[in-house]
Amino acid sequence: MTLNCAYLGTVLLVAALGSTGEATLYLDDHCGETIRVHGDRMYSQSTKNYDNNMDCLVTIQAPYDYQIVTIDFSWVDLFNRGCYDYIEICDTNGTLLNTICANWEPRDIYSSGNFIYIRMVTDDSRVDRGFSLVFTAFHYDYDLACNDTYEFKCSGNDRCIDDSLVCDDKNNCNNAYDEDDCSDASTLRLSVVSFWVPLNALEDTNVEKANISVDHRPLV
Ligand SMILES: [Ca+2]
Ligand SMILES: [Ca+2]
Repeated sequence: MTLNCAYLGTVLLVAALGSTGEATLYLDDHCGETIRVHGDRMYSQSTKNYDNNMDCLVTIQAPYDYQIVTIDFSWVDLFNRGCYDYIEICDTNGTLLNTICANWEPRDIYSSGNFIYIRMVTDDSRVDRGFSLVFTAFHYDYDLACNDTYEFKCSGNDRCIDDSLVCDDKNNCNNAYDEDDCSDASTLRLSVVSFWVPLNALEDTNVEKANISVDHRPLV
């Protein structure tokens, strides 16, 4: 059994840096690419079942090099025959963290650095639903204090996650603290909102333009 994801040495040469901005993220839309976002949910594919003869590697990069990446599988459905269809999770340094086959018990997976790799391989027959997971870039408050201007501190485990991950219907704190009280009237949940006032509307003022940002952190 190999302990190293040796293929990374060649695949990384063709990897491209980017962020998706997509409503729904599918692994097989990004084979060979690097996805650099604070966190998101990812499905293996948009169709009901994954394809035969897949070999798809996607790199997840945390936006900052002091962050690590965690992967939390919601469900995994791979065709239950040996390990002919499988998912490999590789660490920043190329070490194999997990090989996931049918009947794998989901558990949290953590990178040691700011990259983690997800590779899905399937054989030439029999398919199933694939997977759904949530990945999150974060750092611990006790290593580097959470930045109050753009980060949210998860209660109970000292994770610092990006503000954009609060109340987005994905559990990024691992204990769902970022999704608590999101329907509460006392919680202000806005994305960063900007108000731009046309210059011709400001001729009688000393203000050239107004750009007002609203912090969307929950009110406590
Ligand atoms: Ca198969
Ligand atoms: Ca969230």
